[in-house]
Amino acid sequence: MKVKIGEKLIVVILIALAATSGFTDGQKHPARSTDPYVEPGSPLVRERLEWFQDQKLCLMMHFGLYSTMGITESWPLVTKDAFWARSDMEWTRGMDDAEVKRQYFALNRSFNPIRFNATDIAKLAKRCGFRYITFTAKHHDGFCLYDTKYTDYKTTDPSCPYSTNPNADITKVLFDACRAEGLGISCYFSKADFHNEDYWENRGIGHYTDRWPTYKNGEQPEKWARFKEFTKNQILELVRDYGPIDVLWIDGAWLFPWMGPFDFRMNGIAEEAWKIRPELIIVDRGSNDQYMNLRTPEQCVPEKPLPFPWETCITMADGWGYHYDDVYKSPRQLIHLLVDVVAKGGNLALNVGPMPDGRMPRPAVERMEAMGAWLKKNGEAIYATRAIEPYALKKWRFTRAKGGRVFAIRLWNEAENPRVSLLLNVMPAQGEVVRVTHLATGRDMKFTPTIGNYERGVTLALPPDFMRDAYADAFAVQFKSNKENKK
Ligand code: FHN
Repeated sequence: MKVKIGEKLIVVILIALAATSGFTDGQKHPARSTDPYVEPGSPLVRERLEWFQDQKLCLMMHFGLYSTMGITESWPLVTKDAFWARSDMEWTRGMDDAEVKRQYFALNRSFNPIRFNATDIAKLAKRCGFRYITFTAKHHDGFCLYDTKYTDYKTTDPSCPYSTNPNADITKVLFDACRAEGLGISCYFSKADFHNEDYWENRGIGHYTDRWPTYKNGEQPEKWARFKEFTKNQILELVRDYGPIDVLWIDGAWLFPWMGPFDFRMNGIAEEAWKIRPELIIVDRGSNDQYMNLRTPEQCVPEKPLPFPWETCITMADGWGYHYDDVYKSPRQLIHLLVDVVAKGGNLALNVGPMPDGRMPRPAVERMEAMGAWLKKNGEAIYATRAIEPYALKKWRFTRAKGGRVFAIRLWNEAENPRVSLLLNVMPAQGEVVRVTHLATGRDMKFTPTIGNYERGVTLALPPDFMRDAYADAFAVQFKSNKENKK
């Protein structure tokens, strides 16, 4: 049925509102806020956070039942969010809410991504400059992409056609393949589980479901206790049996008293996990305590550097899971996004939804390759750097290597094509420039100090054969005050 333009526009606006806030009544999502950051107590975790902040670029993947139909992940199960979450489920228009849920939950019987190849994905990520991956072992819909002992709702159960495939324990084969390529492992796990009947009675069928349990807090203490035990067991089996895991990325950030009626902390679970892997970085999204070892804003970049470790997760296309009509950000947008995030001291978890057959979408591969080609020439200005003031001047972003070497990255828009000279904006506080080296060619640039009415810095004299990069060019800039900047 053709959706009328007016209807589509309303849905788009509603989706935008829901997606940006993600929470009603202006509830503050601590993952996005700058609430006080609690330093991890363990020196091992603090040291591991240094390693984490060096990595800069993560391939995040949302893969699950929703991928089979190219629909929104898990949220179509929430009656209250149906207005936006079911917008690409046209066949359910007018369908009884209970039937929609039955059909979504039954997708496990058709999940069969036989072209999924963990080694191909790991090699692609490595080749394209990604340093770690984040993978959805279980999303809110409760379907486990790993061989959990605590539910049959999983890829390795005979109820799922993929269970006969040698790669059925997707999380295991992917983590192993990525480790073999030297990539870090971040394990996404949702605390909320809409399929678990101790969270949603009767799996929400016959209930007007919201993101919280179908019962009121305190009404079903045994159910809530049983659910927390189930969740603890699943988290610990991932840390124990799917390790070594570098980051435990716990989603379901609304199970805190400042977000709603339920309170599910990682107290006790984290301590058990740290007994298994003392250096494990734990991200209990939504908390602002010692179990939120790094802040995880989402679909946004903080305006300025944050004074603690952070990683923003942003979709390469429209949604977290694969959609058949996805529109992807351009290579330029993605490289500028990475540079902006890194100049503010953060990591970018760039999300791609694998296709129903398990392969990575061609448009995503092309963009990843473009990022990899750029990082091959300019990665020294990205990896293992930290933020520096100023982190941005006009179209320049600045980063600093831990040894002190300073980098200036010029973001190009499509129309720009300087042939003779290029102004490198510099502030007096940065000191006198004594050397500028173009990373891609290794050539030192001739320059003259420039103080104009509106701009100041040094004007680089571009050699006749200078060809700007398609997206951005990085330069090492040695300031008089910065002794460390020598090659
Ligand atoms: O509700 C989820 C959403 O589906 C997606 O997984 C994002 C990715 O970080 N996390 C939650 C929204 O904050």
